Amino acid sequence: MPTNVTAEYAAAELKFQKAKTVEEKIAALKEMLATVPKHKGTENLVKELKKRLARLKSKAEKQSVAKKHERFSVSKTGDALIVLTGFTNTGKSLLLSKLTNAKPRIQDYAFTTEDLEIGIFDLEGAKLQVVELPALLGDYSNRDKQLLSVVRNADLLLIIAKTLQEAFQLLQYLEKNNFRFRPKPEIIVKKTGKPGIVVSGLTTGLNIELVKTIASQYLTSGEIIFKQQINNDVETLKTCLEDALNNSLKFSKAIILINNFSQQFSELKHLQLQAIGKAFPNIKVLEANLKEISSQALNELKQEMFKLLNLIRVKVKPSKHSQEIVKTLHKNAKLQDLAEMLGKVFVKNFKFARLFGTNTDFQGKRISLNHELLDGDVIEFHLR
Ligand SMILES: Nc1nc2c(ncn2[C@@H]2O[C@H](COP(=O)(O)OP(=O)(O)OP(=O)(O)O)[C@@H](O)[C@H]2O)c(=O)[nH]1
Ligand SMILES: [Mg+2]
Repeated sequence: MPTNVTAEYAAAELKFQKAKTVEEKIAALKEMLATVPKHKGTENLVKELKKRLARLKSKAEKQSVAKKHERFSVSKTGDALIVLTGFTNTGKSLLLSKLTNAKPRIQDYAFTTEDLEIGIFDLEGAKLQVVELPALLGDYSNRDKQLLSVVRNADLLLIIAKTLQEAFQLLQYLEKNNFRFRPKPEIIVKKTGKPGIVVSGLTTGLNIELVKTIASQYLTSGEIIFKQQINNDVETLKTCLEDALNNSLKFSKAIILINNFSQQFSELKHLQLQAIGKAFPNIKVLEANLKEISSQALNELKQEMFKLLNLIRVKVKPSKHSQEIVKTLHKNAKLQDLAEMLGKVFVKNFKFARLFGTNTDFQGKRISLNHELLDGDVIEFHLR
């Protein structure tokens, strides 16, 4: 401490030394600046304090930006993440409370949900996490961008709208924000290390020059391999190539649920359904009155979501006399994947496994690690 300062300054400096957060440090520094005697002998000290304050303020600013981004981040738990999204007052919180253990606020005013609301439900052993996002504004704002970055992490979107028209509007907004609701085409790009674009694979009937011209919007060199036959009409080709080559696109699966409580879903229904079906053929559109939804309809919705997630549930007996546990895996998973999930020893000491359940011609059939698992399988491991 310089000898020519006041007791107030000394006290402020002590506060600064004890401060733990950036905010506390900033407050203490401001106090130091206010109490430091202003004369020639302290000029350098004042300069130094101002510099420190500026540095801390910029640090605080960065932290708050990071926090804002963090505000809407989800830590995934469970076997899959379903994101519940839509415009305001559509019944998202109501549905979340019916689907899961979450207890969000449900109110008739707009933007009741200000933060993420997180719930989880169990479907015959699979644990599915459902997150309700604060409502989208549909205005390309930063807030929407942050929300949409959570939507990008979802394994499945559950979009709630009050009318088909609103659903259509939301889907178009999501498309403008780089979401696509169709499978990504099987066209891959390999680096060649040489200039120029090469086209190979299933190219029968394709106008290769056109492919190269379209592709040159996205890359300057590389080999484009068509693993799938693509129709040669210009629009289809353009869309497929954009889907394959534009890395900022996100391919999502979605269910639209029209919450028909406002009864606005009437004469235009047929035409609108056709329009959505044409523009978004891969999206399933369901209708419900959420306040009165039956447990059977809720269960059907859960089953539908599970189906779209491409998951399977397998009951496992780690050994002949142990209790069954349920494991959730991706469709087409092999017994090897299950063994790895259970622990190294299940792969290293694997002797054989027995298959029970409805997917086998006889109960207790021996299977190897190469066996492809199906939903509902019951597996009993036998280790060395
Ligand atoms: N009668 C009726 N009211 C409903 C239905 N679904 C939602 N509501 C009401 O609509 C209002 C909004 O419901 P919420 O579940 O809070 O809607 P939200 O989409 O979560 O809205 P925000 O979080 O505010 O954006 C509440 O007053 C609900 O009780 C329904 O199917 N029938
Ligand atoms: Mg809500």
